[in-house]
Formats: sequence, C-alpha cells, structure tokens
Amino acid sequence: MKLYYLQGACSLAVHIVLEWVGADYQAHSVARDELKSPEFLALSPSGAVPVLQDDALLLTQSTAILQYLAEIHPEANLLGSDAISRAETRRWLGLVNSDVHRVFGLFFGWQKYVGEACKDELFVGAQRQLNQYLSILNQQLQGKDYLTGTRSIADAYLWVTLNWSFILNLDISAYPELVRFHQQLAQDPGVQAALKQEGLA
Ligand SMILES: N[C@@H](CCC(=O)N[C@@H](CS)C(=O)NCC(=O)O)C(=O)O
Repeated sequence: MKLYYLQGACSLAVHIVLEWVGADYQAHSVARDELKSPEFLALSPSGAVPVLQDDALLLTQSTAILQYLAEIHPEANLLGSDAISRAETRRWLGLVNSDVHRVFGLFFGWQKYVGEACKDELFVGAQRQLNQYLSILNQQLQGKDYLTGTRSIADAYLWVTLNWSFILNLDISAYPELVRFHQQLAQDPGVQAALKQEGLA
C-alpha cells in the first residue's frame, strides 16, 4: 500500500490509521508545488491529498480511504461492529470532514474565496462557524476518551484538525474536552509514529 501525503495535512489522519491497523505501507511525501502537476493530477484529479494506492485500487477522499482501511482490517475495530455503531462513527467522520475541515480550509486557503479586503470578515464568520462545531464535539467527548466511546477513524481525523488550530493560533481553550482529547491522543504510539514519519516529531 502507498499513501501520498502532504506534511501535516488531512492525509495525516490516513497515516495514523495505517499505523493503527498495522498495515504494510509506504508513505510518499508530496510537495505543495507538486499537487497540481500532471503526474499528481493523474492520481488525484482535484490535486489534493490523501491518495491511497492498494494494488489496482487508486483511492482519493479521506472518508473513503479511512473507511476502506477500517473495513479491510475489521480486527482493529475502527469503524464499528454493527450498523448502529458504524453509523455513529460515520456521523462524527462526516462532521469532521464536511464541516470542521471545510471551515479550516477557509483559514488556510482564504485567497481562493475572497480578496485581502474581505479576509478579516471571512475569518470572523469562519471562527463563528468553527465554534459551533467545536462546541458539539466538546460536548460529545464529555466523559469519553473517544468520539464514539472506542477509538475510531473519526478520532484520527478530529485529532489532525485540532492540530491545525495550534498551527493557526486559534484558541481552543474554551473547549476543555477537546484540549484533553488532543493531549491524550498525542501520546498514542500510532499518532507519534505517523508524526515522526512526516517529520513533525
Ligand atoms: N475532500 C477531500 C479534501 C482533501 C483536501 O482538502 N486536501 C488538502 C490537504 S488537507 C489538499 O491537498 N489541498 C491542496 C489543494 O487543494 O490545493 C478529502 O476529504 O480528502
């Protein structure tokens, strides 16, 4: 298996899950200026990571890749063992991918949406929207170490997005469960191994 990743990006969630399932994989670092090259676009038509290659399968989209890894490694129990627990995992995965990640994308890639004159206004709106999602996640983590109660693919993705708040200097101290979650999972051997391979630890 081969993972194409950009250091510290959402592909880090896949990297962590590859560690959690004990996959035999290679991690290939893609430089930001390679993302829109013809070679990389042939792998990922939107020029984005993650990309996972598994024999003839060439897969993009974090949620598809994360669920694929969980499904081919049921023994790792990272998706859920019945329809209800899988639905719960997918609910949190959806919130992190479609909502939280998208809002962080406004902070990282504001130039794609507005000019310099509207940047601050965009950030105010993005922060307000992010707070709403963080509050939901903070509540969900009360009394739990993981979003669904047991470690899942959604936790890896949430951890990576919380990491971005530190990179962007966004204060999450109003969400103590998220701070605790981030600190605890930072000690996880799979998280540490993925960070080390990406040159982040
Ligand atoms: N919907 C995609 C989004 C992937 C995505 O936004 N990847 C970012 C890194 S977190 C990226 O490669 N951005 C480069 C770009 O779009 O130019 C997924 O869930 O995998």
